[in-house]
Amino acid sequence: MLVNTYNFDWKKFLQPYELAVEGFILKIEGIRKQYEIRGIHCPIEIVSGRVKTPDSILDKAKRLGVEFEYIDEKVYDIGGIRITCKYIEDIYEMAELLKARKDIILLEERDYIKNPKPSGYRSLHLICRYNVETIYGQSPVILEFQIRTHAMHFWASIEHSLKYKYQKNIPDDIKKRLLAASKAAEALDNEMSSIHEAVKKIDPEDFIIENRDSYEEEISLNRLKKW
Ligand code: 0O2
Repeated sequence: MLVNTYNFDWKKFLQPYELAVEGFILKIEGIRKQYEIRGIHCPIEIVSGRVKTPDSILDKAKRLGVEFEYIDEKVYDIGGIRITCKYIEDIYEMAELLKARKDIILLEERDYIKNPKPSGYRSLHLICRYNVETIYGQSPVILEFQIRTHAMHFWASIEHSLKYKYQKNIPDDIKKRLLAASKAAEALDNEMSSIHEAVKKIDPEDFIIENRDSYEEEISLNRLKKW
């Protein structure tokens, strides 16, 4: 429970979230590396993260009707980690890898792939508790892992920017078209999974054929990217 003082120290409050998010980006990159050196298909394409700003935390708390004292317990996505995958089956493989970890405890799973939101939003959310090691001992934080395909991400990022553009009041005709676009993204994801299945019948080990020199290091801003 937080103490609501006039000059609440946001920097101190948010630092464990920053440590947790940065730490998980590294941990997930480490998982990717393990697949890469074994030359097998990796469920992770891109990993990124962000910590919400104080204004955005307060906005969300207001929207959810959460008292200031409970924002650390009830606003689940102050610290967010996003994993983008190629195929829907990769999302569930990634979720199993996270659920099997001993450093996080799963609090809630929200499957917006099996049950998309009315807007058309699709993604798998895992809400987890994680203990950050600080100089004062362990500090528990809640993290939200958003796992999605490229198609889900493409849709969500455009819909998100339209929400800002229209100050959360997207016109009805645009909403309808976004819903139709979400269904098109779902059809694309399903077709890509079906192609993946067909290829796996020929190559059950799902080996990756590297199209670049294995000593070539990819330099990409994705590795440092924030949402
Ligand atoms: P931001 O700016 O991305 O951080 P709710 O169902 O909304 O009452 P809650 O607690 O918001 O409950 O959780 P939920 O729905 O599981 O979603 C948390 C986050 O998922 C959102 O955070 C978004 O990042 C993403 N999300 C959920 N629904 C949608 C949607 O319809 N469109 C898009 N583009 N993203 C969505 P924030 O804080 O809302 O936004």
